[in-house]
Amino acid sequence: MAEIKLHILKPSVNNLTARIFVRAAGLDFEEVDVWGQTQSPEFLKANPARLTPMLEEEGLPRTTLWESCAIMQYLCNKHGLEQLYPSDPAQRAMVDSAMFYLIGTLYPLVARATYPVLHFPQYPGEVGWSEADEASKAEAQAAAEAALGHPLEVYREFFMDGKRFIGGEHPVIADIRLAATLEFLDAIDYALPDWAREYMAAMESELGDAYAEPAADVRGYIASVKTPA
Ligand SMILES: N[C@@H](CCC(=O)N[C@@H](CS)C(=O)NCC(=O)O)C(=O)O
Repeated sequence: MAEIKLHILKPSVNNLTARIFVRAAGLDFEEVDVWGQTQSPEFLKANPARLTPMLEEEGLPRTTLWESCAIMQYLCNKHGLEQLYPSDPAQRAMVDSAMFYLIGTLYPLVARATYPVLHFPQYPGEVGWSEADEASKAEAQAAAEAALGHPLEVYREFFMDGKRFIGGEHPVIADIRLAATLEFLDAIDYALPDWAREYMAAMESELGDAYAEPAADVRGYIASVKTPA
């Protein structure tokens, strides 16, 4: 039995992040596809947040851990994965900042812009979740899409700062989180700037199958929702 069990949903980029990571890090893992099971009593007992990816590992105080970035941070700390998560406090702070900025700022925009096309439920309080008419929902979706340009530019200008990756010559976990997230933008044929296209290609070339194999699940899902029935 593998040391690490990762409970996943294949079409999700939050899950894609952790799936790329365990492969890129060369960890001993197994994946459990929990599609349709996240509301089950067993899953809720293990994970009251009902969220994937979920790591299951004996060493954890409650055996389970969710939040893609926390999973990557924990496994890097545990296995001393210096290249993916540098221990120098200043270097690490930049990686953490890039990930928090993604979860708190970029991802909500990506979700509002893409979830309607992906047929994913939106969050309570969002226009897309409400009883608002279709025109208002489309307006909210368009506003989110229009707002994506600014945080993207922040990644280019501040976090990359002329480097190939946020991590410099090699990707760090913030790069895995960013590249996985940008995969969803294909659902809306978002016109990614050239630098971002080159960045995505560099990530895939650097990580090889560790990236391409799980990304194929997300890409396949996007292709399926874009294909007219
Ligand atoms: N911030 C979290 C987001 C996790 C999340 O929203 N997971 C969704 C899939 S994208 C989920 O598991 N939802 C439960 C379900 O769809 O049943 C992370 O990065 O892990």
